Amino acid sequence: MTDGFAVDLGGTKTALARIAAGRIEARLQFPTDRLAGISEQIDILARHLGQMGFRRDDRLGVAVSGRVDAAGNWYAVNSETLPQIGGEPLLGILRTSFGRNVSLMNDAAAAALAEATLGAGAGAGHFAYLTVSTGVGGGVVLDGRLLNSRNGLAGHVGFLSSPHGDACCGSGRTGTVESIASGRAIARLAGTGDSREAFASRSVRALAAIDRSAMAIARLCADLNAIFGLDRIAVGGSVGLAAGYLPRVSAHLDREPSLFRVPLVPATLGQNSALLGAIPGG
Ligand code: BMX
Repeated sequence: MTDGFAVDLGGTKTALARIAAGRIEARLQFPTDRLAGISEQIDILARHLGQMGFRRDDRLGVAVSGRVDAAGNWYAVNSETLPQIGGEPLLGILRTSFGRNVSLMNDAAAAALAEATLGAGAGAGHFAYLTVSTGVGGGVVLDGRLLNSRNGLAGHVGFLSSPHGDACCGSGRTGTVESIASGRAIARLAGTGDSREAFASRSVRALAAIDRSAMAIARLCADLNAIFGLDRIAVGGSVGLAAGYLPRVSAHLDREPSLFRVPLVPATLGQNSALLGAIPGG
């Protein structure tokens, strides 16, 4: 794992790390200011990175929620998650601010790479990582190569259609997996402030919301297997790693025909997956 600094800018929280000898030697986390524009986001990162000892031209891997195209432009696919982000040239701005040694990629794709090489996906030829968190993100690693695309949309499995609902999605689609299974969707259906409260409340309504999420993710796993012929799927994210969630997904997946079932495991790098995968060549 390459030494340097990493940023994981998610829809709910932002984490920064100083990485040495492949290990996180310093880490900090704070709530993402989802209404901040890009220059404010950069200022926030600069302040915290400086406090961690970052110096211009140090290696810096940045993983962000959202779509990053081949030119390094940053878009929110779900505009509700990051309403101020719409195609800004983030990679160029980061390099102007922090030096040439900066790389930029989607957060779930970074997590998929880390889990495939260092974590739950090690040894799996055809591997997929799912994060169930503010949104539902994903990354597919086939025989060690991350599936990518010039438009940056590859891997955005949260925007596949699901039969478990027809709610509007911030992507402009309806009935997406994200609109049914994400932390925000669970909170909305459970009537709680966030998904953490839904897991804590144990009300009938909250349990139904969590179970519907697990059902939609189980169906997504079977669908992805039909496309990629998967050997293993790792699930991460605040919802994905919540106590009791993955067993619910597995129980629903067991109702699929055996051909479409996939071994499901928790992301072993936990909330650090994207940080550890953000620096290329790691
Ligand atoms: C959304 C999308 C993905 C992201 C996923 C998980 C936006 C802003 N984000 O599907 O790019 O990987 O959420 O993101 O459209 P998180 O914010 O839950 O980490």
